[in-house]
Amino acid sequence: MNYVDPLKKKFAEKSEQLRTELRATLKEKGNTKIDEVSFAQVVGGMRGVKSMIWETSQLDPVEGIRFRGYSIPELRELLPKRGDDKEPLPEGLFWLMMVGELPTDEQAKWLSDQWVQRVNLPEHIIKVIEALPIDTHPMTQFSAAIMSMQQSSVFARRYNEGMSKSEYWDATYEDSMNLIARLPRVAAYIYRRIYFKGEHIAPDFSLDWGGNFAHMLGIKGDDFKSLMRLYLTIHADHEGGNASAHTTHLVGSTLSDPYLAFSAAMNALAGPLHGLANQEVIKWIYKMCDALGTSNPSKEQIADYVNTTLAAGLVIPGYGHAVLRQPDPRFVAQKKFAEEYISDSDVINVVWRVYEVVPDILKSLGKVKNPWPNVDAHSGALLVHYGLNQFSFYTVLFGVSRALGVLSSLCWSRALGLPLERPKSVTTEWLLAQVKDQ
Ligand code: CMX
Repeated sequence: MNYVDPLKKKFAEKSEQLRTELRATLKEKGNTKIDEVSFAQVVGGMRGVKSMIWETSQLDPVEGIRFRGYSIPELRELLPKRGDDKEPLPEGLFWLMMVGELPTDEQAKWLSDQWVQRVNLPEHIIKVIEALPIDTHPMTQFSAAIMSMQQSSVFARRYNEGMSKSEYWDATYEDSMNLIARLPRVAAYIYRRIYFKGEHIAPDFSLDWGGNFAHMLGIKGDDFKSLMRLYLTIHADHEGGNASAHTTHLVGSTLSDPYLAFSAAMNALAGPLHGLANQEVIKWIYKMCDALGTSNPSKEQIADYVNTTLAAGLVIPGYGHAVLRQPDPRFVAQKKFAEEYISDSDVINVVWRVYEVVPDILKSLGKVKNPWPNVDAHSGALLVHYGLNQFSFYTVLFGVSRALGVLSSLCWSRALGLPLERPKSVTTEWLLAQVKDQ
């Protein structure tokens, strides 16, 4: 097939190679054991069970995330940037995740332009958003808006027309590109609708994807644009087992189109143990400051408040992780950003002081496997610093970024011909019987 689209052309070549290798190995060595599953893993949310393919990133418990082999500090260095900006363009990360090669500046610029060309929002999406009560959580508005775009799905239309299996990835790619192009506009629309009486800001198509998003939100200044580029890069992917990624994969495996799969993923991201933790962290910090009557609490005061939170049977939001066993490199990248760009901020100082206090307390509980901060522990304080202080919107920002990883992975799942996902469940009675005499 002769593709004009350079990303699609490269993807077609790479995925064909891998698909051929995977198919041949499956035929020859399909029964080879890869892993074993313990009783604890079955009860405990399948932690560590190796059971799905995810090309775009890999998570090491100690080292943290690598996107196609590159760590976050490496990507901050190596991905294309806009002009003199020090932060990477998320466009570059998407290219990297899709084809496993760092893009040139021209290739990243090509993606920025592509997403401008694909940004057109169907009229009815606005009506769908406007029909929801204004106090509907922004994530619900976001998910509903994404669902409503399903009507324009290329995959769904071509499937109905009898598309061959070999074309599934192509239609998935078209939907993914259109959806990614539109998400910042949808998200900014929801933001301005809820918090600024519907005073919307027209896009500036001379800007890149993240810069234009920052512009449409209405937060001024180049530093905020830089933050958005970094934010949208580091939140994009965290291998396949996390709830939003896995949801995309699971729903997509039924051949639901990317709109349906991604909307479902956003419903998973909206849970407080996952993406909603970014709003919970900042709410918790302000609640603590209110309770203590200071915006500058001491370590001792923070320790007391942490103990009160735990005693109430609550978790400390922004701490812990299902896989990580060290401070999250995404937390570290945001801390570095704050150190480089922001001279003094009360709320950021509190986040850093919480970081000095919480790990020891969580360790002392003896049950928390990872006492360190995750990505959500820092993001809110940076956003507050730049004036984005509508906490309930934070998970939408996470969602816009997450589209890059999970949709590029969905393209891979379709290209590799991965089947309907259908693991085996067991009853508790059966499970208990397996270990009874051991
Ligand atoms: N505060 C208090 N207790 C915590 C804790 C925290 N931050 N993190 C874990 N624990 C507790 C668990 O609730 C569990 O307690 P029980 O045995 O009484 O149920 C125990 O420690 C063991 O949990 P774990 O194996 O260490 O952690 P899990 O893999 O089960 O859960 C996570 C991981 C992220 C859900 C958990 O650490 C948590 O609830 N953290 C706070 C919420 C949060 O920050 N989520 C965001 C994660 C990143 C993201 O997806 O965006």
